[in-house]
Amino acid sequence: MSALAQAMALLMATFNKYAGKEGDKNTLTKAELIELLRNELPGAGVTEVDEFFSMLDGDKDGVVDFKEYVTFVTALTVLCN
Ligand SMILES: [Ca+2]
Repeated sequence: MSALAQAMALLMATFNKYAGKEGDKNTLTKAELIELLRNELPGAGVTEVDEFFSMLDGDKDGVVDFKEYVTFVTALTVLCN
């Protein structure tokens, strides 16, 4: 598998790992998102969780779906590059 394909698979696996913890397995609740951040991106140092969550929740339905999550990771990747 190419590095890019691996990265895509990891992106999906990470989302599914946390989204499946409670409620709808296709969306991240605020609690799931916090856990994902703490475990997977500890260096991000997100302290304003509410603000961060509403930034990710583009359609304001109270949960972060896969598209919103990917949009965030892509934006973060662009910043890092
Ligand atoms: Ca949403």
